[in-house]
Amino acid sequence: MTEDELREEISADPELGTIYREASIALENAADSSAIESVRVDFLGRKGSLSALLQGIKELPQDERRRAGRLGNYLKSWLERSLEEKGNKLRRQELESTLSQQRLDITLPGRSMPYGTRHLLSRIIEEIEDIFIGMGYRVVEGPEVELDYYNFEALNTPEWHPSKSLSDTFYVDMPGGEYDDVLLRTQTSPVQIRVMETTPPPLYVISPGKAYRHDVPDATHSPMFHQVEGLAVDEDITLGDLKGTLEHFAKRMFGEDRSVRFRPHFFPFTEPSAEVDVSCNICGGTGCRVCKGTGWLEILGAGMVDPNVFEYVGYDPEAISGFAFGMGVERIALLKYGVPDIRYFFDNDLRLLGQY
Ligand code: 2NL
Repeated sequence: MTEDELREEISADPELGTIYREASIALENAADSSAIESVRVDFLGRKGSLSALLQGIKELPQDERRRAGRLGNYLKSWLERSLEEKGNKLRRQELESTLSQQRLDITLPGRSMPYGTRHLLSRIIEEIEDIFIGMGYRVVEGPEVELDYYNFEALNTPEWHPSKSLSDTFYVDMPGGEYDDVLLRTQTSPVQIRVMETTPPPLYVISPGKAYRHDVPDATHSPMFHQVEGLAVDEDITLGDLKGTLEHFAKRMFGEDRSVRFRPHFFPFTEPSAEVDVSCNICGGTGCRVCKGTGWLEILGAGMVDPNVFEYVGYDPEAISGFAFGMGVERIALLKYGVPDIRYFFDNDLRLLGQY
């Protein structure tokens, strides 16, 4: 039988025909999606008229049952299809009218706030601090505007030393012009001189912070930069302690697989002095552009504290000894992360800073 023939038979049947006509009118009149739902309940619900009729088919004599089953089931599937189609149409219309009437669409995702990150240099400083805190050191801080005495004199730097010249150090003009010995610290060691002045040994400190030098900015120089200095003073501190400490630091910072070497050097405040290198991981020690073909990267300077420095702060150089070291934070960051130019750290371009 075709669908048209089925529908004709249903219309002609007194019971099915009534339900068919009632359902058609109810569907026609349903104006919103909840009306569609009531039509479904009225006809197809547990107590719906069509459900009741289909239940009754079981009771019919066998020769009528086949025909009634076929027509009843067709009517049921026709009604289900019609409810689905009209329901979809009405729900779409309702959503469209809600969206056009209500300005606030709470289903839209919220606007995301851009996350900030800590500055790479701050994170490197914290990493350095953590390594030394793990070896029993404490962190000390002090003024960026210093006196010549703490920045140079107490560090055994002679009056004639080139680092004291106007072309190397920023001097601060004081009102009235009475003082000519106020400057921006060129390293953070004056903090450690101040700590030694007020604290008896033993002493294990590191001093992170800003330092200033009268340099023209380029890929490796900035007039303001960051330093971490360290100082250990105790009975019987040896060069072996210095080497072990800095080797541990270098491996924690750059990787356990890296080698460390000490090269003789000179600083006014330490004797003997050394510069410390780690093996280049860019070329694996065979020589490249960054290590300039040497296979080694310089990371810091260090040495045994000069007895003259201990005299300045009132420590007895016969009773104690110590080592000290200093490193440039930007330099560590350039090497560790392969940043090609120190100026990127201060340009505040979030496309760069956001990567770390
Ligand atoms: C470098 C070298 C160094 C120190 C800093 C220091 C501090 C005191 C006494 C003795 Cl209180 N020395 N500091 C020692 C050796 C090297 O820094 O190349 N810094 C970037």
